Amino acid sequence: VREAKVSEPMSLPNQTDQNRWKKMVAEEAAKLVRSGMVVGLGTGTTAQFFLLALSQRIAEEGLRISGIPTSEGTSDQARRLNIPLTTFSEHMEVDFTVDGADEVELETLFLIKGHGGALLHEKIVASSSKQMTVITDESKLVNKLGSHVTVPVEVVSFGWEATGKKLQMIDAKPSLRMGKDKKPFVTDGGNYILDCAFGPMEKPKDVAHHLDHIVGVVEHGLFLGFASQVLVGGPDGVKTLQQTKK
Ligand code: A5P
Repeated sequence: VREAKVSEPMSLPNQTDQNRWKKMVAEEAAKLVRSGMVVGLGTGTTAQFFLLALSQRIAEEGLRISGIPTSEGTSDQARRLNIPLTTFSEHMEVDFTVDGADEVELETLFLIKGHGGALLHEKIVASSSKQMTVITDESKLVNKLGSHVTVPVEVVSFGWEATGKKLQMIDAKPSLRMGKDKKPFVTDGGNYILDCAFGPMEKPKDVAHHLDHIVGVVEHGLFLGFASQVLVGGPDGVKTLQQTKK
């Protein structure tokens, strides 16, 4: 695991532009959905635009799909939008998942996810999907994962301090995520999140391997080899990045 380095400053688009880009990619992704599909429904602000676009196709074109939501928030939004839902007890395989990301590594399409706190369910859905399309805007593209954001690590609340110590030993610089109520943030699975400041990673697979073997870690936000393609919104419209290697 590398020493954390100070990352170069990110030039942030203004929020109106960013929302326009998110809406644009979400609408493109919704066009890729076909009748009969089981669709993994992501979490986050970009995924919310996708749910909206999908619900419009359902209402206007009679598109028939079943959605598997990746969080309680997404499940609530889907119900409000009359998107039919299903569960893994009915469908163990997902045809097509659409989700956002916190960072996308350009060369590999490796991702950091989980800043919305839904990484465990997101990874279960992504890993059960034949295809995963990530929808994002160009502010999330990086040359090395960890350049701008921390890696969320979901841990069992029991003994989280001990798990945090093990994370410190691999130089993860963990900090406990707090909720708006100033209490530890609790995930849909009832766990805590330790946000780990690895800094830009030369070898994210090695970091993932370390995290996979720490007792108390439930899952982490390194999504390596999951994205089939990434739709990127920006001032020049939507660009598609295809996965070429894992
Ligand atoms: C949720 O846990 C995350 O993985 C989101 O997919 C990620 O944070 C992207 O969110 P936005 O679309 O809100 O940027």
